[in-house]
This record gives sequence, structure tokens and C-alpha cells, in this order.
Amino acid sequence: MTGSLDERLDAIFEAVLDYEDEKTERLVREELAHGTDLQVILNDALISAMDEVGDLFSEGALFVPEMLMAARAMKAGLEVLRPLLADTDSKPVGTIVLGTVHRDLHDIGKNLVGMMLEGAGFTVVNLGVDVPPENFLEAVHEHHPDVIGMSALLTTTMPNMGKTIQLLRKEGWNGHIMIGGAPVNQEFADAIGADGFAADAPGAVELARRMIGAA
Ligand code: B1M
Repeated sequence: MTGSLDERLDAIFEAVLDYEDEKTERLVREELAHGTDLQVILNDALISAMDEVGDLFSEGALFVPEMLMAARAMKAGLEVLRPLLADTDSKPVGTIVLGTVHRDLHDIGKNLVGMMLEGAGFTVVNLGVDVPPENFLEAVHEHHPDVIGMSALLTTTMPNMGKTIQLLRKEGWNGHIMIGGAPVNQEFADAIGADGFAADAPGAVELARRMIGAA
């Protein structure tokens, strides 16, 4: 596609809002060929499209099936960026277990965090979505991570972060715990005893590095 950068980013934004997976994928590929910074594509086209979807959902202008279709288009675009986000020759700096907490099915942000952590040299064990506290504990025994990262997008599932931390600490695990997700903040992290909070994927990388003393 030709046109100014703004017009091209707008076309990606619209493709997500039109639930067009293939078009989103193609336009993101073309945008990379234009030499556009991938953070610009991420923030100004893909993530802003999901924010718009969220706003339309809040207004009652679209519903869960549409939200799901938009998420699929967003993921198609994200997959094009994956090799670039995870492109690293660096030696593994540490292991991080990542998961979206129990009863929460949102995984786009968590997967983006995972891709960027891989890009920074972390070994990432992604437990997926709807992960009960016991499964985080099981992963600790299996993978011996340096850091556990939990994501939550719903105010109703945020308490499951606290429950997971309680179980991990009760069972004697004293590694680092980081949390994130749109409704989460530092105050909440402090209240539930998490070691840190990151607002976005680059922030999560910075925090993980600091946690293991590699920053
Ligand atoms: Co849902 N949903 N959803 N949804 N959804 C939200 C979150 C909502 C804000 C929409 C709205 O009302 N405006 C709202 C939550 C309200 C609230 O609790 N405050 C909501 C709701 C209500 C629901 C349902 C309850 C709807 C229903 O059924 N009635 C339902 C719940 C299902 C469940 O989980 N049990 C539901 C379902 C879904 C879909 C399945 C359809 C789909 C998810 C598909 C998927 O993920 N595979 C979906 C989507 C797509 C959204 C929105 C539109 C987009 C989320 C997203 O992917 N954002 C969302 C509105 C919004 O966020 N604007 C909404 C892009 C992503 C890159 O950002 O995930 O914030 P984010 O991640 C960021 C940071 O938060 C941070 O870094 C990321 C990158 O910068 N981060 C971390 C995230 N995890 C981190 C972990 C870290 C560190 C940083 O350390 C470990």
C-alpha cells in the first residue's frame, strides 16, 4: 500500500476493526518493508485498534464475538512481528514462567510480553490462559524459574493473582513475582505482595532484567 505513514497505519487499524486477518497480516508485512519501526506499528496501529474495540464494546456498539474476531486479526498482525520481537543471539539470561490467571482468557498482551522477553534473551515458559494457582506452583517445580509473571485483564480476576502469590509463598517459593495487565497497578501489586508491576511489554522486560540483576 502507498500513502503517508499515518494513512498506512490507519489502514492496519481499520483492517483489525474490520476483522480482516489476512489483510492485517499483509499490511503489517508491507509496513515493515517500508522500514517502519515495529513499536510504531504495534502501538499506533495494532494496540490502538484493540483499545478502540474495547471502547466500542463499552459503548455497546459491538459484542463478544466481534471482540474475538478483532483479537484474531490483531494476533495475525502480531505473528508477523514475532520473529523481530524475538530475534536475539544473546545467551539465556534467566527463565520466566508466564500465565494469564485463573478464569481470565485474555492473552494478547501476555503473549506480547512473552515475545519481548524472548527477544531480551529470557527463556519463556508460557502456561497460557485461565491458569489456576496450582498450575503456577507445578511450573515452579518443573521449570525452576527466576521470575513468575502473571497477567489479568479483568477486575474480577485480579484477586486470583493474590491467591497465586499466597500459594507460592506458602509452599516456600521465594523467587521474583511480576504482574501486569490493563486494570493492574503498582498499588495493587504492593497490596498483594508482588515484587513488581509493569505497565507494558518493554516495561516488563526492564523489570525482569532488574529482578535478576541483569540490568
Ligand atoms: Co475482553 N474485556 N472480555 N475480551 N477485552 C476487556 C479487558 C475490557 C476492558 C473491555 C471493555 O469493557 N472496555 C473488559 C474488562 C472490564 C474490566 O474488568 N475492567 C472486558 C470484558 C468485560 C470481557 C468479558 C467479561 C466480556 C463478556 O463476556 N461479557 C469476557 C471475559 C472472558 C474471560 O476472560 N473470562 C471478555 C472476552 C474477551 C475476548 C475473549 C473476546 C477477547 C480476548 C481474546 C484474547 O486475548 N485471545 C477480548 C478482548 C480482545 C478485549 C480487549 C478489547 C482488548 C484486550 C487486548 O488484547 N489489548 C479489552 C479492551 C482493552 O484492553 N482496551 C477487553 C491489547 C493488549 C496488547 O493490551 O492486554 O492490556 P493488554 O496488555 C498490555 C499491558 O496491559 C501489559 O503489556 C501489554 C502490552 O503493552 N501487560 C503486562 C499485560 N500483561 C502483562 C503482564 C506483565 C506485564 C505487563 O507481567 C507479567
